[in-house]
Amino acid sequence: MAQRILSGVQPTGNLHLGNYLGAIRNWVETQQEYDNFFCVVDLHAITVPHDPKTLAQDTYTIAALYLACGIDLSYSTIFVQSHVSAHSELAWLLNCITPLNWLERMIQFKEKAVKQGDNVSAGLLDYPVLMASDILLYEADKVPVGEDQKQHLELTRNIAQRTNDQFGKKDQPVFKLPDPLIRNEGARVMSLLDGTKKMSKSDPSEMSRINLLDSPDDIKKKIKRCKTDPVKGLSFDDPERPECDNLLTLYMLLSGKTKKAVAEECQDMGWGQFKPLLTDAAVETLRPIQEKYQQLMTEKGYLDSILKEGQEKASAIAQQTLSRVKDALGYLPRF
Ligand code: AQP
Repeated sequence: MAQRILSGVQPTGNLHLGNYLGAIRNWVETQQEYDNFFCVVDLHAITVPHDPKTLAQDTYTIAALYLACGIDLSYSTIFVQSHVSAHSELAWLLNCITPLNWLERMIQFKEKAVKQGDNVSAGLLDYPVLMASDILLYEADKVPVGEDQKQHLELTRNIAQRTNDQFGKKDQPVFKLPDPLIRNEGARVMSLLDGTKKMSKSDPSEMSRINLLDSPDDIKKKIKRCKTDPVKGLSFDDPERPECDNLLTLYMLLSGKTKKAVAEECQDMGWGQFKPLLTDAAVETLRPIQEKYQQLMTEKGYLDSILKEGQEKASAIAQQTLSRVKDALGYLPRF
């Protein structure tokens, strides 16, 4: 039987090239080898302040983008996290098993908490426990994510192991331990304004990222104004030139060329010559995705039917795992 994959994206703001190259594109490339579950993680989306007027629409957007990027329903199931109540329920059970200090150590919590000051929610601290629930409910073998989620994956394994140690039987663990699937290239796409900071939806500057739905004009403008350096000749892997490495990597991934081919092509180039090449590669990669997306967004009935089917398939698996966990924890079975 094929190994199972689970991953997700939050319906918060517009997806950018980091989300695409670090996650979704990799899902598409390997989907034929696995039994895939991709969710729109709308419960995670409210761990930071959110707008109730846009949440449902943003959920459609992510589901449509999954399909537009090439997720194929013959290999993959797409569903909405909040439509499968087992996610919230397992998160509660795991909350009571997870030591608080494991969560306080999480880098994402520390970084996002600083931005919110006194308003930081308990949900933000709890984000990785909910993520562990997402993964463990489906007994995922592999979790394809960007580098920024590596620490949360390690935590998921620790929570699973602790549950197994406390409540599993020797030959009957409660949970299967998942492995991260993190690609070398594209795992950490950096900001266009600072090559040492990851490209991120929550960066206040729109100029820091290329969104999947940006117009060709916007893409051109953003690349024209992105941070570079005064050195002539472009090269990968120079720690003194993080922006150069990031932009060459983007060009490599978007053009489909090899690293060697890009290194040779760009070794004598200046930025003025390189930027139009990168712009064209980005525009041409995103054009078919945008066209498919626009068409799908006019077909809400079709999207609803996909999400309903996904909900049913995901719920059946999730409920089974949840029952097994509750049984291991000693709960009186439901009537
Ligand atoms: N810059 C990135 N490079 C590579 N992969 C990335 N991912 C996110 N940013 C990069 C990967 O995208 C997937 C979905 O992530 P998410 O929906 O949880 O979004 P996020 O991590 O909240 O996205 P941002 O832009 O990073 O948002 P903020 O600003 O809120 O932190 C994940 O697999 C993630 O690894």
